[in-house]
Amino acid sequence: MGPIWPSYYGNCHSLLFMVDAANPTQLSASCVQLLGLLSAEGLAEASVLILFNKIDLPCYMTVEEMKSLIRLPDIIACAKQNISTAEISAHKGTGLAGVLHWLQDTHRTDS
Ligand SMILES: Nc1nc2c(ncn2[C@@H]2O[C@H](COP(=O)(O)OP(=O)(O)O)[C@@H](O)[C@H]2O)c(=O)[nH]1
Ligand SMILES: [Mg+2]
Repeated sequence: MGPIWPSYYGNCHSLLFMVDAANPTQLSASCVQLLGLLSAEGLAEASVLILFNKIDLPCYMTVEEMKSLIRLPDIIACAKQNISTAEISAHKGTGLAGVLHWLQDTHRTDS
């Protein structure tokens, strides 16, 4: 889907980027996609929430290890955007209330 994302950048105020936390083999590809989004001119003003999904599943790597592996603290420090992260399970509903709060807060400061 990555190649068609730019057609959605116009008027995009918030960006939710989901990482599959149960499958670290996809992590480097996710990181490349994320860096592409963060450097896109059309998304310079967007607020970004990076979701680590599927935390209900067992994994040989912790979310902290995954963040460290892609140097997420450095990415956040260098990005133009305001970036938050959350750990969720879309399956169990874990963390979803926090995502809704983030959306509310983001749109409150927008208007
Ligand atoms: N256990 C679990 N399964 C999930 C979660 N979110 C999505 N899924 C399941 O993951 C499957 C979709 O695969 P996914 O890797 O998310 O999508 P894709 O990579 O775009 O194919 C579906 O069967 C969903 O029900 C979650 O938080 N926990
Ligand atoms: Mg998948």
